[in-house]
Amino acid sequence: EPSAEERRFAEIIEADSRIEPRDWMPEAYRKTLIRQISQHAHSEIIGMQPESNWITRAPSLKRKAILIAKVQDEAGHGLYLYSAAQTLGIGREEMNEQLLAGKARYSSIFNYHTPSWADMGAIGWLVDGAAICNQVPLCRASYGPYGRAMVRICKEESFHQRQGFEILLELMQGTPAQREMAQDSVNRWYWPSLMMFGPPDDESPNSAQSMAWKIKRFSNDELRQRFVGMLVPQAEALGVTLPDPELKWNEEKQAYDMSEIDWTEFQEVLAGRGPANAERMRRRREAHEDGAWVREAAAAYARTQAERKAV
Ligand code: FAQ
Repeated sequence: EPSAEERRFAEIIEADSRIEPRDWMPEAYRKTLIRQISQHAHSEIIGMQPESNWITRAPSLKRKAILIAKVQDEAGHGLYLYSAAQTLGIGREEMNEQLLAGKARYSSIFNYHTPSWADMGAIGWLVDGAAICNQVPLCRASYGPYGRAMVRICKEESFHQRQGFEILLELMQGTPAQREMAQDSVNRWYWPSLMMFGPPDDESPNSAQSMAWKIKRFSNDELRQRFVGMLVPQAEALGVTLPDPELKWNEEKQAYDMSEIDWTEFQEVLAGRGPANAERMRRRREAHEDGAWVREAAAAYARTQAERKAV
């Protein structure tokens, strides 16, 4: 016999209404949300690194200003998401410790290097494109603070996606060397961007429960399919080739057929053995240590303010 609280929780989910921080919720629901939201926050923070690599070398003042703004947006997304996770009863320090200790995940995609300027285009087009595809349904996630954070984040992500598309478009209208650079970058980012959606449905241990709780609204494979469907006409407009010889519209399925994803690569990246995992973690630890004085100064300021108030 479910308790009154359990019934109330089930009714809210059933009615597609929202669970708020003060509502009762099952412990497993709270844990799943903390896991997903904190991983998402860490992804935004680690995700600043591949692009910050190009801030000092952006090809013009305009490109530099746009790139700085985009990377700052990512910091902001991380902060909204940490705040959303905090409403579930976990501290910011604890989440940060989990990340620095290598106990928390962040998206596989940020463990790849960015050797060319075109990578700024491919990240915007493919990585932010995948992020939007995955995150638009999360705007309706059953947990209020997460869904609301997603609304703001998705608005900014769509600007990010457009700016990436525009970088690639300009390169594709440039010299043969620029076109080659754009194509090479699409070749390198295409498969990793498909891996962002997570393992195939039959190997996704969290999906069924997260969908029953209306945190996730679509399965990993459904969103991956939707993403590929979005990319095909955009790739045509750009004049780039998507690096999958098997990619073909299947009239019967009303979906694209595609090659098998290299899940060994995905597992390797998740296990910490991707091209840039070690570098990303090293840089994050350094940045945390370099920021110690800011935390100390903020704490000292808060202390003196509190003392003054007390007087
Ligand atoms: N990388 O059972 P499932 C961005 C893990 S966008 C690493 O299917 P779930 C914007 C998964 O955690 C990127 N790990 O899991 C940006 C689980 O392990 P666990 C961030 C992955 O949670 C753009 C295990 O595999 N976006 O940052 C990945 O139901 C440009 C089994 O998987 C989000 O986090 C992966 N790709 O579904 C920023 C979106 N995939 O936790 C800067 C929110 C799976 O049991 C620059 N998250 N795993 O140890 C989600 O929608 C979901 O968590 C999924 C995974 C879909 C990622």
